[in-house]
Amino acid sequence: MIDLYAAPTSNGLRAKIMLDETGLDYTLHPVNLLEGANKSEEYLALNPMGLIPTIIDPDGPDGTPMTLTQSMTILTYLATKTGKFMPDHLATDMIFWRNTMSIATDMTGVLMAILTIGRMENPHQPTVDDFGARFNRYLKYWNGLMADQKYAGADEISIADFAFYPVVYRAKAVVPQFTVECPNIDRWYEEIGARSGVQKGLDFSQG
Ligand SMILES: N[C@@H](CCC(=O)N[C@@H](CS)C(=O)NCC(=O)O)C(=O)O
Repeated sequence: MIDLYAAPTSNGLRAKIMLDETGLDYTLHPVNLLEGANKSEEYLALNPMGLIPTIIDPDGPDGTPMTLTQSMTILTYLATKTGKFMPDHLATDMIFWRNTMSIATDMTGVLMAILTIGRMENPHQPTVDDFGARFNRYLKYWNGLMADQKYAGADEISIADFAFYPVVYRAKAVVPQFTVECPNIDRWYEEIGARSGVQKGLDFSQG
């Protein structure tokens, strides 16, 4: 049984959604970031960067246990383990990886900056607006792509959709003003959000 250490942030939700979508058995260990549980000695032994998510798979490659951090690595690992959500033609498609890595690096990083600054006592509004405009620009890039394709990785659902969904989910919940004018994203968001695995993934009382 896999152990998942996570909080309901975009990176944490990404890993939980993937576990729920693949149907693997796992135990959820919520990590309370506000209380600094990610900086405890016990947690740092799993993830020295003090970041969530982390998984421990007792049945890793070659049957040996595997502790894994970095949400995109976790998604790729689980896709490889189960043979789900990363068809061969996408695994070798550099356009797919370029776009998927932009979600994980550009979009998630910018959203984290917006949310972190927004939580400060006196947030510097021009900085928030600058990052917000960047976020909206990235989202509009995706909106353009989604005009011609059903899913983030073209015509098949893949890890890219599960990487992307929590970013849009968190942005819509906290800074909806930076998600406007993206009707193709809204159409995709509705479809992905209706999946039972995604709904379970978002629910931190289950897992
Ligand atoms: N690149 C990492 C980023 C992980 C990350 O930044 N996680 C955040 C939550 S979304 C975290 O643990 N923050 C706690 C902190 O910075 O103290 C990944 O994809 O897993």
